Amino acid sequence: MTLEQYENAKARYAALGIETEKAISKLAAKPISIHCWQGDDVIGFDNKDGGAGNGIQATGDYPGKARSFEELKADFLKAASLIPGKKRINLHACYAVFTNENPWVDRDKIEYKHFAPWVEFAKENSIGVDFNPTCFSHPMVKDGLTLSSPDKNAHRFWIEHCKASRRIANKIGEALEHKVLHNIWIPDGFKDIPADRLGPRLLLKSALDEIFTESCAHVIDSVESKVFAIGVESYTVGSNEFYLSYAASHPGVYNLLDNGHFHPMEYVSDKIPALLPFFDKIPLHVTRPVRWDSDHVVLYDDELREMMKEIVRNDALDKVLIGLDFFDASINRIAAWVIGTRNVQKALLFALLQPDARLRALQDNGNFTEKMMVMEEMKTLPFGDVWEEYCRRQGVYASDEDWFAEIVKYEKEVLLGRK
Ligand code: RNT
Ligand code: ZN
Repeated sequence: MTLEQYENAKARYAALGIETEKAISKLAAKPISIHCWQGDDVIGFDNKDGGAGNGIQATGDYPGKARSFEELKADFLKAASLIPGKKRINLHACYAVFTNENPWVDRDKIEYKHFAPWVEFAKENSIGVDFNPTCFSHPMVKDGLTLSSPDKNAHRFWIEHCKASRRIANKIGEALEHKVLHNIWIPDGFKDIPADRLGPRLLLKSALDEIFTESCAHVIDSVESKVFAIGVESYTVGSNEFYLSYAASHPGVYNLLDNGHFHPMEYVSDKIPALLPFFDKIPLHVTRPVRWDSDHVVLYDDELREMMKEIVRNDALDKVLIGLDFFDASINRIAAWVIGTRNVQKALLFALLQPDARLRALQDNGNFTEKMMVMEEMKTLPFGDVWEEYCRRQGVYASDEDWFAEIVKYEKEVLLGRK
């Protein structure tokens, strides 16, 4: 029955010149970098008393968050088992694994050995790894500043942290024989009107220059801008103009686009093709801003589909590195992972099933009426049947009801036991 539905869908798409088989194999080959921090509300393992804060926050108190390396791994694997396709895990430096043999060290002193257990985990489960320095939730965040701090000790501490983090990323890449995205995001900014807007940026620039001097063959470097945050309403040091200019003038450093980090009327779907003529890589943080950078779980909405369309229609599947960045502590965290990741994949599949050549020709010929008609028609083609067939081939539940039942069971058996 279901196979019949797929065959029917395949024929419907074929009539428009679209090959569902091709779309399915392209989707299967595209890795999605899944952020580990959805599993524990961005707390990490290195500051148990502090938790998230000082630049970042997750809201909600749903029971069962992961409290240790073991729990986070188990939860991640549960989510991964319900998500089709290639996966990577995106780690933050605050997820260093400290043991009796490798006891706690501060962030400027972390080494590869603190992440070797994650590499084992990645190898065992055939997943890739990406990495980030953690420049927040730490007492060395001085007056809200890290890499742009005028406090010499703080400035130095965060530079050393980023250098250590980049070295770790490089070794992870060496061990896994792939390139690791190393993305720098800092919370630096001011609540109220600055007396000096240039000074912090010059400090940030000199910090970045030092951080990037060491050559790291297994690293892809990126910097992530932001417009504002709670408590940082008036000024953000690492603004889009700052980082875009930095990336444009420093080959090998890329500008990461987080779609929660712009004004609500700005769209990352439009920024991707604006950067493509200039950069051979565009790392993304896919999230869902609700009024601001709220990091809600990614839904299958218009802007997500537009972003994925820009990647596919511009032949940029190898150039755009898709990573996720949301953290909702008010719902089951594993379900959040599964829903958000599957939605990105669904949107990607939707994009892979568009009649791009025809639509482009219609635009070029000024045939905007027909273009609108076709775009609308595509929305109600039997897309869901292709998605379900893809899930079946990948050995994961096609129906959301089915994977959700697994999560309900895991919540009862595992999560609710965590106090
Ligand atoms: C914060 C940035 C940043 C973080 C993660 C945890 O606004 O989006 O990417 O969410 O690094
Ligand atoms: Zn982000």
